[in-house]
Amino acid sequence: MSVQEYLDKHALSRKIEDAVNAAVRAKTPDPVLFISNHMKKSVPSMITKVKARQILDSRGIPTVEVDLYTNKGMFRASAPSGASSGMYEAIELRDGDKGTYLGNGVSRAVRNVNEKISEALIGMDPTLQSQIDQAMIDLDRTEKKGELGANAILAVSMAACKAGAAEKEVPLYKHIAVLSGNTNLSLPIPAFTLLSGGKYAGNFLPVKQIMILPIGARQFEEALQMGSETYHHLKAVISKKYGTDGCSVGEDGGFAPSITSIREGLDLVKEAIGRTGYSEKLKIAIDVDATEFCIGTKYDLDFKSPNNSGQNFKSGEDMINIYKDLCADYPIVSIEDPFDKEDWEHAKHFSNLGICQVVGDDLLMSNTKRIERAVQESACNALLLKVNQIGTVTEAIEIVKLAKDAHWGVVISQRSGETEDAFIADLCVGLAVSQIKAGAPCRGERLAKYNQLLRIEEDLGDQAVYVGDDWRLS
Ligand code: 2PG
Ligand code: MG
Repeated sequence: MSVQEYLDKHALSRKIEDAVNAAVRAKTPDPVLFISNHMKKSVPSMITKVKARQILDSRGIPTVEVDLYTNKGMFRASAPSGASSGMYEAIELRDGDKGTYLGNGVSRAVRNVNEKISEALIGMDPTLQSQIDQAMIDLDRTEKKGELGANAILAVSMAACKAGAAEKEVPLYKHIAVLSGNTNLSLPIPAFTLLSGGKYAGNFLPVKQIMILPIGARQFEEALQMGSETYHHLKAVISKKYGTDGCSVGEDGGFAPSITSIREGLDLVKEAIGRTGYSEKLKIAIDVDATEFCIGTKYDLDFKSPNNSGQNFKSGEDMINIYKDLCADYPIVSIEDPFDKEDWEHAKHFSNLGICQVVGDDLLMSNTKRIERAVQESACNALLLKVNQIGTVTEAIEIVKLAKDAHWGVVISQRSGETEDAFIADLCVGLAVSQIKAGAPCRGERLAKYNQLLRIEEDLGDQAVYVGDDWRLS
């Protein structure tokens, strides 16, 4: 098409005249800027290019990054990746070629974006998130996104969401709120990892994370301050007891001293909390990640110990009693994956005791069918949502709704392999999800999320609501 034909087709002469008239009417001090902004609004809203590349995540393992272009600019997103992966979650496509990145390369997923997804999405309106996500699901044609890779699909989905927000000229969290039909924005309570164990660290602590929840803070900013101060007090406590080498950290930034039991870890955290003076304002949460040490129907709390006799296995009932005692002795308000992912019976029994929030991570795997079953059987009362286990923004919005309809709590979670992408921070606020788990208040890829929440709180100003005491309601 010639330039003249293009001008005629898009009625550009009239649009330019309108822009000039609008500038005159507005008595603008800078007509050129005014006219160019006015003209930008008449540019058609569409995806013009989608380009993926392989980058490394916080563990040094490849992941997919996507640059999605529209007439408004370039929008970037990257897929996180976790250690636990199960048969019910969306499939992360890896090359499997042992000679390159030990089989962890994602060049196939990258190619799928550059050759297949990009072709399907070019020309689409970036504000139409569900249509974009559906186009990728249709292109993939498998139940678990195994053809194109959930890592490829998710990175594009998040980049498109950012582009949609830019198109509407609103912050990402507001765009997500509109997409989900949510009108109450809120700042989540952060679950800060203080101690790392389980498969996150080389110590003998059986559970994966011991976290603190600053429920008594008045704003998110204060919550972050409480988390940071407690983290640094804990560093001093550990350093005194175990030496400075006890202050090395696990995958998500929690300290990993050579402790052997949950109580030893909880005592350290309790001492650190005592030093802050915040005591009542800070509660404790644990991710037990019990699937990791379930052997048959028993649980081996000594599974990491070199002196493990193999005789000290606990039954599901024993574990329930252990949790009861821990909740009585420490300010524990939330326990994630207290049992193996297939141990529905004990999960049900424990959850029905109503002692604390019971979060389903491996139990649910962010899988709709498993969430529906858990709601029906009351096997837990909170969802841990990992966006890459489901694979698109639209489906993430849907399962959060499912959990909220069941009056569950919702925790939007990091993965152990993270990037500097802060998408989940905006997702939490936009969906008014009341809990975020993004690791320690330390290390760049974790702070990317917490720092973004600071910015959102500032942006919301007087309208900002920190969930505080209402942290269990989503
Ligand atoms: C978890 C997650 C996040 P991963 O178990 O809650 O911390 O771990 O990403 O390693 O599966
Ligand atoms: Mg977990």
